[in-house]
Amino acid sequence: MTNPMPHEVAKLVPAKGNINGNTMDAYKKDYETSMEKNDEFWSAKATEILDWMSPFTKVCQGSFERGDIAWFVGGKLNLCYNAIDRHVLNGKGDQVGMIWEGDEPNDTRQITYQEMLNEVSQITNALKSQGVRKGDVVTIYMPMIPELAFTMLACARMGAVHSVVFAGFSSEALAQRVSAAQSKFVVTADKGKRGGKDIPLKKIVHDAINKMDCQEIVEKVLVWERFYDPASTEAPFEMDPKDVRMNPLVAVQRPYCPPEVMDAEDNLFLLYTSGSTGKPKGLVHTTGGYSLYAAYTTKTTFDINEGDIFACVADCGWITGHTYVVYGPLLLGSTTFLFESTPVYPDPGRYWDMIQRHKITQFYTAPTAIRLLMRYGDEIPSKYDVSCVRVLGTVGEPINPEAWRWYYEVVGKEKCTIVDTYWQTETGGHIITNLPGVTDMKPGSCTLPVPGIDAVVLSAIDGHPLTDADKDENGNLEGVMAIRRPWPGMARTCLGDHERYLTTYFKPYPGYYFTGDSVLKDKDGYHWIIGRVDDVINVSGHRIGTAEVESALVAHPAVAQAAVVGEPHDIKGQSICAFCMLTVGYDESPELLKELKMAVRTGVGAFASPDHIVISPSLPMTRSGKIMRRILRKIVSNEADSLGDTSTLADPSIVDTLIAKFAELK
Ligand code: 6R9
Repeated sequence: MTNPMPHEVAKLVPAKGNINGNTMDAYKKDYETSMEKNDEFWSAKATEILDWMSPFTKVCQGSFERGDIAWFVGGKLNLCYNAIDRHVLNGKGDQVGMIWEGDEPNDTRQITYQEMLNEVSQITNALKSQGVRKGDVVTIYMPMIPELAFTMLACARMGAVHSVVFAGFSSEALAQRVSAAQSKFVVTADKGKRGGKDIPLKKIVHDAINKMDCQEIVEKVLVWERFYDPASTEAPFEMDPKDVRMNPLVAVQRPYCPPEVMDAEDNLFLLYTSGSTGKPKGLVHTTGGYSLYAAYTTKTTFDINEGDIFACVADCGWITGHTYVVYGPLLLGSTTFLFESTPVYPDPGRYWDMIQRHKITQFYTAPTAIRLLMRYGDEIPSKYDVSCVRVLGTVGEPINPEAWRWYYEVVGKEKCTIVDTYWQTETGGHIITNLPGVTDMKPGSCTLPVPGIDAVVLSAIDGHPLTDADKDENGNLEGVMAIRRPWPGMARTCLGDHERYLTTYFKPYPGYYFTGDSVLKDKDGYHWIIGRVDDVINVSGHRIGTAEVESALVAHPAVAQAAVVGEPHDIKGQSICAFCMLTVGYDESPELLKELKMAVRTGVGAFASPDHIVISPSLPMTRSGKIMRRILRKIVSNEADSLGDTSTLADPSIVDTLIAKFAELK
């Protein structure tokens, strides 16, 4: 007898309360309307949620085949106006729009909507004074300080296209992105602070603009000072010829700047994301559709209401930071939270301490952070009063049921809704998630599609949409996750490479947007994301999702993080190799390895038992916390000499350790 999969044993956890009258019936009705009268549905939302300078004449046009989708055609609006000005005009000028907490817990700032309007206007005027024009790409490489969000908003205000590059990327990776976008302007800070350490951002920018063709492309580097002293006449960093000090320049600007009239389909921002192969893709989001989708999903998924304090602790360098730190909450006139530090600095109680001190009502993080904090034990969250929180969110990867349970029971004391939000850089906002007070939860399932999202499971073999006839004996469908019709938040192109956009997302399954994820849809219609299609392992004809094996491994107390890849195998096709990082207090031993194999045998099945287990001090993670299985796959395939780009790794040196450890096993 093998142990069942998470979806086979998952028990429904009833939706928490009936918050603000949200009900399953209302959701179902909304979803039906969105499918039957798609244009009317989105048109009504767009009019209700956004202020338009001129109305749109057509809701949606274009096709997936041509990739020429356009939303709210002819409509004019400004995102920054919608995120700031209108709240001030509506008498909310004195409301705190942003709470910032720096690396040190006592380093905080509260900024009202009025102050934001003035500061963002000044920054816009400063950008203009330096030659930035509507349509220019402005690369932003900054620490998580309010000026980062304000610079994004200033770009939106004047119609410049921001390209935020996560400040953990190397100079090489930054140069690649500046060059690909032909970005004439780079905005940075002299330094960042994380976990008590300085991060020399300006120096990294300096190195980057001396790489590739960046010297020819970049005209100005605009430098914020992390600790600005208005009395200082000299920059606290070494000035290069292209550098401009931002703080003194901004201080002398007029604190009002009229918002630019933008077309709904004008580019709003681009964001580079890694594909399964090749160089990063610059995905382009446009003004009207993205704004609507950001505001709409923030409101419904997190049940945001007057007086709420919404904290998403993602970095603005990723889509989660764009949509759920900056744009979504501000469009709703809520109070957003910007966090510069890490979950374990100065100690692993940081998140819960912040929730208690700032009275945070919605908190949003990633499974990797939850698993990390779990290692430190239940006592830590129990020390804080987090009863102000109603919704706890997770994003970025499938959450294993153990981490879900810990988040639900130990952090949320079974009183909060856990929203498991499935989406991608490409989708602009959530596409599949449960809703507070509406959807019964199942630990590990992102549940049901957001209204307006025509989610379809396609056969991985021939691409046909799976129907009841394809269900297995337990009522499950398994295939690839796709979407059948456009939605406002979808990315419109890859900058300078529309063909790549078509090839990646629309050619694999004609008529559908292809997510690249495999999924299981259970008898209740609940979605379980298994993982990227390229992460599925086939052992003796059994398709095994890495997430299932990893979930079994991390269920063992000794394992803090696990990553599983397929290893070429003469007889089985592929066998499984598991890389495990141990919990503090555990050491590698033959007994432990046996136990871990047993954990997989019992958790998933004997067929999924790893042939090899590599115990390692850490795993190759991107700085956003995603395990780079591509690298592990190369290591186990003895292709370590062709690892490809490792510049996005948090700690590139781990690769050599893993190669050596894997070689020992053979
Ligand atoms: C928002 C974000 C997208 C990929 C996506 C999927 C994985 C994200 C998930 C999830 C399971 C969830 N993913 N959320 N898998 N459950 N709730 O992370 O965007 O960085 O573009 O990554 O992340 O594999 O395809 P992005």
